[in-house]
Parts: sequence; C-alpha cells; structure tokens
Amino acid sequence: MMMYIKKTATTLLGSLAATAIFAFVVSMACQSNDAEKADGPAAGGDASFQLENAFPALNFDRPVEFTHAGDGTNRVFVLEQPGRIRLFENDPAVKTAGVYLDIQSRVSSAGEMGLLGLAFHPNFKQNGYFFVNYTKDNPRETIISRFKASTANANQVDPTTETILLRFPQPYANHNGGKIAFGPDGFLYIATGDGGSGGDPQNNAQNRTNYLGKILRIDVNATTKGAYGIPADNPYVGNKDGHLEEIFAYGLRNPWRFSFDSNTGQIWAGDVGQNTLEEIDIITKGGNYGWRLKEGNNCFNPANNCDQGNLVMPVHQYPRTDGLSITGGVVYRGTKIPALQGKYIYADYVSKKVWSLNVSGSTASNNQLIASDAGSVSAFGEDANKELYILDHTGGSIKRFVAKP
Ligand SMILES: [Ca+2]
Ligand SMILES: [Ca+2]
Repeated sequence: MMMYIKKTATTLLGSLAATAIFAFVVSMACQSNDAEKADGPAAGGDASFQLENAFPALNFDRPVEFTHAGDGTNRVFVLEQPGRIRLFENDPAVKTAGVYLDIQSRVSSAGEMGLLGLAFHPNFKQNGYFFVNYTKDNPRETIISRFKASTANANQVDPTTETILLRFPQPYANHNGGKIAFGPDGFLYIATGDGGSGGDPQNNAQNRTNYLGKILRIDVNATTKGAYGIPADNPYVGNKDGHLEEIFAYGLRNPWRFSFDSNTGQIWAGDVGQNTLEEIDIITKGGNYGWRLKEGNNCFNPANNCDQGNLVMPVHQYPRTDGLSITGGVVYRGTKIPALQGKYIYADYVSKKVWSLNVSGSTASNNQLIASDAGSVSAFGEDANKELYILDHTGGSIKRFVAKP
C-alpha cells in the first residue's frame, strides 16, 4: 500500500495536474496518522509568528520558484510551471503581476515536467542574462538555457534571445530535478533527478556517465563546451573513466529543491524518497549521496550490504508518518522573524507541514514543526533582504511568516 501511495505522491511532486483527488486522499491519510503522534509544537507552535498571504491580490498558476534579480530594483519574480515568469513589486499591496517571459509553447508541463528553475546571473545588472531549467517533449528532455533582457530594468524579455547551454534526455516523465542557482563561487549549480519511473530502474544516479541523479556545476562565463565551460576544480575534470565533467555530486533521487546558505555557502538539498524516507543532505564536491543503493540511511538496492563505505548520509530524514515528498528549503538569514534566524526551514509537499532545524556546522538537530497546513509547498524563496517566502503550488499563493501582533 505504501508503494502505491508513494508512487502517487511522487507523481504529485513538482506538479499536481489532474490528480488533485489523489492528493486529497493521500493528504487525508497523513492527517489521520498525525493525530496519533506528537512530533513538535502544534501549528505555528512558536507563539511569535504565523503564516499569512504575502501578496493577497496575486495568484499564480502552479508556482515553483520565487527569486529576485539582485539588480537593486524592488522587483521579484515567480516561476509558473506551465512556462511563464511573472514579475511584480515586492510590496504586499501590489495589485498586478506582469509577464516577464512566456515560453509555454516550448515547455511541456504535465505532471512533474515544466518550467522548473530560474537563476539570474550574478552580473545581471550589467549583462541582462538569466538562466532557466525546463522540460520539453518530442523528444522528452531537460533544457538548460540562457535568455537576455534588453536592459536590466526591462519588464519583458524577448523569447528569441534563448541560447541553449545543455540538454539531455529524460527517460521518464517524473524525477526531473529542477532547481538551478549560482553559488558563491559564481558557478551555476543544476539539480537533476534520476530520470524517473520508480526505484531508478536504469541505475542512473550511481552512473557518472550520464546527467541524471546529480548536482551539476558549470561555468556560464566560459565557452569550452559551447555556451559554457567546466570549472577547473570540478571532481571529474580530465578523468579517463567517461565520467561527465559537469558532475559536482551524485547518487541523488530527485533533489527538486536545494539552496545555498548565504552565510556559510553550504548547499542544502531535499532529496525525495522512494518508499519509506525523505532526506536532507548537505552537498559537497564529489559526494555520493547513496541512491539507489540507499534510501535515507536504509539499504534499498541491494537490500543488504549496500554501502562500500563511500556514501554520504543525510543530515536529517523523516518517515511516512511526517510526509511523503520533501521540499528542500533555505537557511533563514533574514531579520523579520528572529526565532527562525540561522535555522533550516523546509516542508513536505503532501503533508503540508513546515519544520525548522537547528544548524551547527554540518549537523542538524532539534527538528520543530512550525506550520501544519502551509498548502502544497513546492518551493521556498528569498528576496533581496533574505526574507523567506513559501509557495503554495495548488493554491497559487505566496506566503510568508510574520510576527504575531
Ligand atoms: Ca524524468
Ligand atoms: Ca541519500
């Protein structure tokens, strides 16, 4: 039964499309489990803050990313999975959101497919470049491409400015990863899923000769690979084993969302589990995060003696009683909610819960439930002040924590 539920939930991740009824059933199952256990304070258990709609007049079509351009304007951008980037003033009173880019005609967005990632170049204000990650059909593949704004403060971008950097086949419709982000090193990091189906039947995540089940790292300011280059210290630079030089870390199932801690530079990823465990990983260069040998701390395939000693274990994991599909979050470095400062905030898409973890070096502890019905959280975003936003995928709203009056 759990396999069945998990397969359903996995299909839901990153989209929900036509299966809202299943989501409802799965969600209800979780709630009935939750009634029997105590795993932290109740909803908004910290009395000092609560969730509210950050932009009450706005609604989005399957939002999956919230970010800013780092260009000194007060604009923020929301990615809609069907293939649009919306933009608006970062003001709770904002009345409308414009369309910054529309590539719906190029994107296939059924299930977990779609326009999944957006990252502005660190020098966007000078060069107008931003990058996207999307899936398409015929053939089904992931595209990493660059667009160019005519001027940094232009409010609409010409779709014909697209330059494709990287493309690779997607054997199945699910598990496409999606997040892209620039690290403090100026390189672009790309999360890919294991390609899909269930149980990684092609063993892609452990195979370093393909792009699937990885965190990739590329240099968008170089051209040795066409429209990008390979950072000189990537782990497989110059290898003779056929390992792809773009690979930064591997052994991941579907690291749908990851983030950089803006204070420490550490990479925090939520990796969606298969049948029993959801996990959080701190991603380091060359690390093997275990899938499909392991799911969380448990052997998966093979069922015994799966670890040859080189696998990096999660910093935190949780079982089915808490959720079915993790959405990786961010280490909060804003100022408005002091109780959350320095904590890693993350969610479960299906159980709709949000938690915080205390962070110390490379360890996480003291998991606390901080919201029990945040909606189907697809992603966390930050604005230029590092304040935190929570995206409700099916509800279409952007939420935030605010101090209680
Ligand atoms: Ca796939
Ligand atoms: Ca793992």
